[in-house]
Amino acid sequence: MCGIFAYLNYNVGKERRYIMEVLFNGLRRLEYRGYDSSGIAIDADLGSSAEEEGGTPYTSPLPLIFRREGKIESLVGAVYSEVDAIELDLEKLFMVHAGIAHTRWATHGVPSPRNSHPQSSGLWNEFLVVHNGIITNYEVLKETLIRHGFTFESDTDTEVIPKLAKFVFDQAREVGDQVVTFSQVVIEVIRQLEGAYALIFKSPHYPNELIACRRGSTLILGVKSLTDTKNYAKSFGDVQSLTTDCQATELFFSSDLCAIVEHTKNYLAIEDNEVVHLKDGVVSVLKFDYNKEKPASVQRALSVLEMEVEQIKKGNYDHFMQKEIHEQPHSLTTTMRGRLKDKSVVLGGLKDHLKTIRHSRRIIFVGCGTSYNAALAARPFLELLSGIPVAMELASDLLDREGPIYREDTAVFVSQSGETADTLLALEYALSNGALCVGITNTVGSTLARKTHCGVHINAGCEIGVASTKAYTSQIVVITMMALAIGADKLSTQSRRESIINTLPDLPDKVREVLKMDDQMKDLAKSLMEMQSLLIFGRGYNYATALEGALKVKEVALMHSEGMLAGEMKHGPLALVDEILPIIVIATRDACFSQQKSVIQQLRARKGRLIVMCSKGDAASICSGGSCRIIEVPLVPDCLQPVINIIPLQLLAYHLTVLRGYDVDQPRNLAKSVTTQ
Ligand code: UD2
Ligand code: GLU
Ligand code: MG
Repeated sequence: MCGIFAYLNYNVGKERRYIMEVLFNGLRRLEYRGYDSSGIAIDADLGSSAEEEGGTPYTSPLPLIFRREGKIESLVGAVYSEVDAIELDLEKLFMVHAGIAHTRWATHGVPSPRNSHPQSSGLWNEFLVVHNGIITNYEVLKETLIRHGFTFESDTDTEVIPKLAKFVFDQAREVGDQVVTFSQVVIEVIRQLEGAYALIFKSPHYPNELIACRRGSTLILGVKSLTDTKNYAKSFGDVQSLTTDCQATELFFSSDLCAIVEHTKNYLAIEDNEVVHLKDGVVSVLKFDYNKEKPASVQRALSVLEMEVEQIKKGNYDHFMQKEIHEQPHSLTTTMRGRLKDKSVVLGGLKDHLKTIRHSRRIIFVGCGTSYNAALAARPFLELLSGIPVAMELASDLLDREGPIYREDTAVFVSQSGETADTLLALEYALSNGALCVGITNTVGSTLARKTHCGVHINAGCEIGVASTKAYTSQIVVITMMALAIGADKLSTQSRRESIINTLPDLPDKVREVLKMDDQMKDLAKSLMEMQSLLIFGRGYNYATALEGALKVKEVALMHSEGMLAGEMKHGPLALVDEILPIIVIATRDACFSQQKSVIQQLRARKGRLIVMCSKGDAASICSGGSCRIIEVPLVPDCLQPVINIIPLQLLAYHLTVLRGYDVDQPRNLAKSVTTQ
C-alpha cells in the first residue's frame, strides 16, 4: 500500500520537463515507504503521434503513461528515453497541466509494468487511476465489466476502477447526459467499491482536472498560492473560497506530507468518503454518502504544517520499529481481511492444495530468525488440527545436514521479504526432492512467492525497521489460519476451530489493549538497561515467544539474551540463576500453566530476579508478596496468545535500545533481508 503523488499547476506556466521532475521528486520522497514498481502519467501534445495513429475522437491531449518495475531511477531513465524516442517536447510550456504518479507495493499481481499504476480504462486512456490499498470486491466488478465487453490487461484489483469509470461515463452519455461531471462519474464509481483505498483519477474527458478520494488510506492535499502571499491557513477560510478568482496556484496530492513540504506548508488531510475535485484552479470538497444520491459540498480549512520531514515519515513515532509495533492492530486486520468467512477460513492460495497437504506424511517449516520463530509459535496448533507431524528446520541447518525431504512431505517456507538467501536455497533443495513447497511471505512477486507451488501472502504492509515486528504477528496469524484450513475436514475439532475463528476478529483490539503497556515496558527497560544479560523462559505455545523476545533484545538492544524452553531449565540453565540476572518467565493461562508456576517457585527458591508475564488477574496468586515484577496481558485462546505475549517484549526491546543509545532501525551488522548466505 505504498505511494500516490499528483501535481496540478494552474495559471502558472511550467515546462513539461519541470512537471515531470516534480512528479519524480514526489515519488522519491515517498520511496521510504517501500515499493516494487512505479509509474507516472502526463499529457501528450494534441495531434501527437499517439493520436494520429487511430484518429482519436478527443479534442484534448491524451495522457501518456510510463510504468516500470523496480527502482524509481529506472522509471526516470525509461521516461527520458521514451520521451526522446517519440520526440516529445520537454520545453513545452503548460499554463495548466495535471500529472499523476505512483509507487506500488503489489498486493494483486506480480510487480511488472503491466501491473504498475496508473491503471487505464483501455484504449485512449480515457480514465486513469492510481491507487493505494485493496479493492476487496474487485472480482465481481471484473466479471460484470467483462460481461459488458471490457478486456483486462493487468492482474491488479485496481484496473476495475478506471474501467468502471469509463462504463459509468459511457452510460451517462448514452442516456444523453452530456454534462455528467467528473465528480459525478467518480462518485458513481466509489459507490461500487469495497475495501480500502486512496485514489486519484485523471481523464482526457476532463482535461486539467483531477479527483482524489479515500477510504481507509491516507491522502493529503497541498495548496500553494502564487499570487497571494497571505497565509491561507491563518485566514481560517474554506479551501474552496480560497482557491477561486483564477489565481495562479499549484496543487498537490500525496500519500503523506513528506512529498508536499518542499512545495508548501498549507495542507488539508482528506477524510474518508471525501471527494476532492480540482478544476480551474479551484478545490471543491464533496462528502459522499451511500444513502444519499447527491453528495453534500463541505467546507474544509487548510492547516499549516509545522513538522520536519523525518518526523512526518515516522508519524507520531521516533522510529520505524516503534511505528510498526504500534501498527499491529492494523496489519493484523489486513492479514485477516477477506479470509474469514462464515465460520471458515478461506486461503485462496492454498485451497487447491489442501488435499495434498492433508495427505502428506510430514509438514516441515523452514525459516530463519523471526520467521522461524513465527512458525514455531503456530506449530502446536497445526499439529493439533492436522494430526500430521510438524518438523521445524532452520534453513541453514537443513542445508548443512542435507536433511531428508521426501515427495510425501509438505515444506512450508517462511520469509518476510521472500528473498532470504538461506530459505531460498532450502527451497531449491526441497523442490529438487519433490516435496510440495508452500510459501508464506509479505512480498508479492518475491522469489519465494514465485518459486513455491502455492502459498499465502501475509499482507502486513511494508516493513521498514530491520527488526521484524508486525510481520512476525501476521505470520503467526497466517499459519494459524492455515492450520484451520487444513483441519477443516475434521469433525472432532470443529467446535475448537469455530471458537478460534470467532475470536480472530477480536485480536486487533486485544493487541491495542497490550500496546497501552508501552509506559510500563519503558519503566521495565529502565530497570534493565545496565544489565549484561536477560533470560526468557517459555514453553508450549510460548516457547517461540521466549526465543523471539530474546532475539529482539539481542538484535536491536545489543544485550545478550537467551530464550529458553522452561522444561529444560533443570538441565543446565538453573545454574545461572542468582539475584542479579533478570529472568522473564512467560506464564499465561494455557495447558502449561501449572508447570510454569512450578518453574517460578523453583526460581524464587533460588532468589532469582523474576519478571513474570501472566494473564490478567493472576498476578497475586503467582507472585505473592510482590517478590517479582509482573507483566499482565489479556487472555486470548492459547494458540493466539503468542501474538499478544510478544508485544510487551517488542516494546521492551525497543525501549532498551533507545535507552542504551543504539540505532533502532538499523542495528549494528544487520540487514533487513539477508540475501547472502
Ligand atoms: C488473492 C489476491 C488478493 C485478493 C484475493 C481475493 C494476489 C497476490 N492476492 O489473495 O489480493 O484479490 O485473492 O480472493 O493477487 N503464492 C505462492 N507462494 C507464496 C505466496 C503466494 O505461490 O509464497 C500464490 C498463492 O498460491 C496464490 C497467489 O500466490 O496463487 C496469491 O496468494 P494470496 O495469499 O495473496 O492469495 P489470496 O487468495 O489470499
Ligand atoms: N492493490 C493495488 C495493486 O496491487 C495497489 C497496491 C498499492 O497500494 O501499491 O496494484
Ligand atoms: Mg529478518
